[in-house]
Amino acid sequence: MQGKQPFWDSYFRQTDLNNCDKEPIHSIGYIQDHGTLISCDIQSKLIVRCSENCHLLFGKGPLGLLGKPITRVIDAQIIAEVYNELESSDSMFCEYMEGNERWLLIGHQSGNELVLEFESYDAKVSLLEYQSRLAGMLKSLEQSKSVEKICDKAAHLVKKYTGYDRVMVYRFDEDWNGNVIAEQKKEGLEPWLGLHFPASDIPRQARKLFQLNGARLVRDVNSRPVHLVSLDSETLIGPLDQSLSELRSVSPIHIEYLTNMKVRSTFTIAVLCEGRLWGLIACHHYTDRFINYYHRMSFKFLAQAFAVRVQLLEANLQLKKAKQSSLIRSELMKQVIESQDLLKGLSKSEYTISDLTDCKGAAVCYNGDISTMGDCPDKAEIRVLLRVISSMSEGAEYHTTHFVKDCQETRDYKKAVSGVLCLFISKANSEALIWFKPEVTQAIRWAGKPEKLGDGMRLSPRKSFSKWVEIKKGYAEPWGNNELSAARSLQKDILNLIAQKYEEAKRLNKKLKKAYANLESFSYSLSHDLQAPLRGIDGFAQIIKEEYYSILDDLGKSSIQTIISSVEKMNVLIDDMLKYSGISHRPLQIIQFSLQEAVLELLPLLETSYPNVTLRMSETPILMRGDRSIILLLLKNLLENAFKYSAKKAASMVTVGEERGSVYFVKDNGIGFDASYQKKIFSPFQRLVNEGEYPGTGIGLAIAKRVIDQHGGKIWAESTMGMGSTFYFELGDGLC
Ligand code: BLA
Repeated sequence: MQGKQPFWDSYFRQTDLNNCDKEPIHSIGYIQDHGTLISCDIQSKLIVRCSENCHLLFGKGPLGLLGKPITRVIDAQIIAEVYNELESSDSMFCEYMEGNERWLLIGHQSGNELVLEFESYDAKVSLLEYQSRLAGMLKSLEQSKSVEKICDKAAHLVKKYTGYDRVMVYRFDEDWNGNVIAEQKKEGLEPWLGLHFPASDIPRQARKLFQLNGARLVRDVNSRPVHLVSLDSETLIGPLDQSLSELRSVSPIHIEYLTNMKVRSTFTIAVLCEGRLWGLIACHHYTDRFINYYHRMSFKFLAQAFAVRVQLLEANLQLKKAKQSSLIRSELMKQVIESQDLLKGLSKSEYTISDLTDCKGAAVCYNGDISTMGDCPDKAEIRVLLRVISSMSEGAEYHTTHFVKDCQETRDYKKAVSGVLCLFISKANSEALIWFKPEVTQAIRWAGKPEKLGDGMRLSPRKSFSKWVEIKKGYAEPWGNNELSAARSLQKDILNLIAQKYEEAKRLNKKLKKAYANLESFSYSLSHDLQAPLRGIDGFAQIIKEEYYSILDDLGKSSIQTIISSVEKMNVLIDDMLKYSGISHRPLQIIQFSLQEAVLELLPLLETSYPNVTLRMSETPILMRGDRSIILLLLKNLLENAFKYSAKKAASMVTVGEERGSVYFVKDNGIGFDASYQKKIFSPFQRLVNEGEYPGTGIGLAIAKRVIDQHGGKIWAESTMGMGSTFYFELGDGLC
């Protein structure tokens, strides 16, 4: 048989605050002394392990039991029943009589062992009574209408029916720190309601055991743990996994913790919501206390009903909030659609985005503009803030409760910017929805200092439970899940709307382009088709003029003259129209050529019409790249304009040249035009002058613009009335 180990010494020395979440509490090798444990091999049914106090129940010590068939000490029929029940369940229990003494047998399987634990059972309260008490408790939980109320109720019921000195409902946060949210206590005890406890007080493996077991009784921290002994072959069968054990002894660290609290006995029940530990119902007693298995089971059951009810109440609350925010969201979108203005719809109408969260201020940044609501930084600060957030966050969302700390900004964002929730609409354009929460100074009452208190290597649980208040500065209230999901849904709605508008614009654009192309080919063919009848009219008018002129009276003569000059004008117009439409009808042929040579090619035409205008060009060749034949058209129109509108000046002069690299210009000192027409002049049929004085079709500059558009370039004009105009143009790469 394996010898007994000095429990407190070797075990305790191995564990300290740095590794206490690795302490193997599930295989501690001891049980509490209010019961006895015996186990046998599942197959052979030979006893392989028992607690040192087994003689209390079986009249024999470990030496008399180990290696013997289990049926030698427990009735074979009971053993058969245990085997039978464990086939369909993880654990079982039944009453067990030994002489006149009544025990409860609780059985489960651990590894290859059938583990039987025996607790004494006084049976003062009948099973039926436990059940009717439980039914009453469940009914009264049902009536609680809020999470706070149901927690108070649960603490009250557990205190009433267990008789513990203090009963607390203890809730975990997402980091496993805990907070006492309800408490019932014996008069005279100091209140612990509202106290926070750090996560390290209940290490991970202890929480895991709660998830498995649901409840845990520590009868008396002063009692002496009872060692589990096995045959010499323990090294072969290994330590017993006591995860499902009711009698498992308590970690010495936790014993020290409870002793520091002056608590002698505890009963702790897990509250599990969807398999996750939501919290605990923790009962403390200042003398030793035992409640039997039936009783413990009823409270486990009560905690389950409590958890379901809490979940339901919390879900209802969430649902209510979600409904409310979905209503606000749809109003916001309605406002955006009705006003056709995102900024106005989200920030300057009846509802604003600040209604969607519990913020104190908000901002909408869109299309280069910023609109703010409530308590928030000014617009310039928001621009900086957006840049900082954009560089810090990877995705389209960023949120924090301590902005200044997060981004290590030294700027004074005042107290308004502790909590920031930012959802981008377009990160590239710094378009976003932002909500702000101010700093709230929080006082967290930790029960004892949370930092590691140690003496040398071994750090011990709190020596002092005197309250210690931690002041947390620079933090805002956290962003709740409902706030985050409401904001995310709004972001999604807006992105959808923008995408929809974009698609719509694309569709309309396509339609417009098609209509434009149709119109163009229509006017092209119309212009083309008009040429033949026009030729006919001209022909007949010429015949009349040549053959019958002498017999016409004055009206006839002037009429024929009008017909001929109108046809001439019409021909010019048609010619221009055909050129205008024709520009986009063939692909560009890009070559390099000299500007001066191109101008000289056009000059003879102009010189004949405007002999008194001087043309000036630099000697150094100016090279340009583009489709030469249509650039000739562009130059012809710009030069024709320049010559036409300067011809009447005394020393009229037209200059052609290049500026700043690739900006070409045609400059004249003619009549000029009003600056307000700068853009309009490039549209077809725009005439700023008297037709009689300066004849023309009004298409020349539209042709010039079209040539430039075909090249993906730019054309613009500068002018002073009476002083002359300069037309500038740049040529793109011809890929547009
Ligand atoms: C276990 N610590 C626990 C448990 C609780 C607490 C509820 C589980 C109870 C049980 O197993 O019986 C803590 N109890 C609390 C708190 C309240 C309460 C916070 O009533 C507040 C109202 N404990 C420490 C430190 C360590 C530690 C520093 O404080 C580790 C070095 C360990 N706690 C520890 C261990 C257990 C534990 C190991 C498991 C005990 C066991 O199951 O044997």
